[in-house]
Amino acid sequence: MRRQRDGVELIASENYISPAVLETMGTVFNNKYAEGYPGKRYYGGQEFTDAVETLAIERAKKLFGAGHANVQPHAGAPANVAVYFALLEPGDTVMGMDLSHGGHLTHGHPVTYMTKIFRFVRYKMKDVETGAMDYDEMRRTALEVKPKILLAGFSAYPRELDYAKMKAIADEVGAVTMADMAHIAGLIAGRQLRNPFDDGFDIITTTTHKTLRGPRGGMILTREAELGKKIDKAVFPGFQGGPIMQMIAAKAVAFGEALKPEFQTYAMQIIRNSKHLAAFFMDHGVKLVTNGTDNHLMLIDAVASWGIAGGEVERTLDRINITLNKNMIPDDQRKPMDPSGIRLGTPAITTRGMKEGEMDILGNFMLRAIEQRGDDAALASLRSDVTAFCQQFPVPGIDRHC
Ligand code: DSN
Repeated sequence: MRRQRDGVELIASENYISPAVLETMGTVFNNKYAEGYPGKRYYGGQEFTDAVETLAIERAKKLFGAGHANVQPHAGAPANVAVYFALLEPGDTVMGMDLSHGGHLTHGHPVTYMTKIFRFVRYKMKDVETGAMDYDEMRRTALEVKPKILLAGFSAYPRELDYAKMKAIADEVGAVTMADMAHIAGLIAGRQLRNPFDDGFDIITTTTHKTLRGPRGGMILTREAELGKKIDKAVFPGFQGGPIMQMIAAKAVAFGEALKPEFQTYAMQIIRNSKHLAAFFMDHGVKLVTNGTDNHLMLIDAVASWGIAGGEVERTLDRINITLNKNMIPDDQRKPMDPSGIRLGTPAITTRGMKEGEMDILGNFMLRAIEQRGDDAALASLRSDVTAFCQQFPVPGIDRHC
């Protein structure tokens, strides 16, 4: 608790949940087995589990305009795997974004077991200076490899994808469209980024604990209710066992919070803060991949900016209580555990109430630390300043008054 309160959390996929969500995660729903779905369970005694799961489902559908919601995936990776199992036969092809261009391990990275079962073809940005995608090239590849799933989504891409163009390509080759919006779910729920369902996407997968600010977990949504039946079968009994009911209850609470108008204000401020911090860095000569951001995160080329690897920046900032992660940059020549970049984002600090003015202060702390990284006394002094700065911004669930 002290670490979270006295430090600045800039990991783009992390957040602080509300006291209500936190409290719900620790309830006696933990004690109940509930294999199956509301009204169709294998064990008795489900009057309350049915009520909370139905509430979570209905709120999720409303939040994202979905025809069907499965709230049982334990996390984002199993949500993606369940979709593959629901729609593919062994050997079928999925097209997804390359990891070093912002995609995700579960979108077909060779280290994952899914690549032993299915064939993954990866696409990349056309222009890393702007983040523009090459949709003509994507179409040519799709016509050639005939994917069963065309997958949009990312964990380190600072721009928006053109879902309508991807849907048109998928329709031409008869592919199902799937968006993994784990990172941006809260920005879509908060009406700040485009909802892939509005462009006709078939499936959305997401985690619930990033910008959506809920408990650690996953979810699968479909636009048409009919497709949801296949998804449900794949999640249970196809892949998972008993649902984690206290987390599903906490998802219901978080979705209720995200349906409130103030969540839209929160989502708007995340992006304002992100754009402001990105502009601050660029004004100070820092090299951002795609030269800016449209969402909650930015990717910095540390080698180009400061002549040091991402890991050294991560370790330096850890010493002044600022946390972010080293990250690959597009077509990185370095290794994943020692990449050239860093990734940072504004969801958690925005939850603490920080705004554009605080972004300048944070940016200055970071640049000073990197510049003075060999000076222990300077870093110790900066660490005290960062702690004093942070303590002005209460953390939900830790500080009593929020
Ligand atoms: N670990 C998550 C992230 O930070 O993006 C997704 O895998």
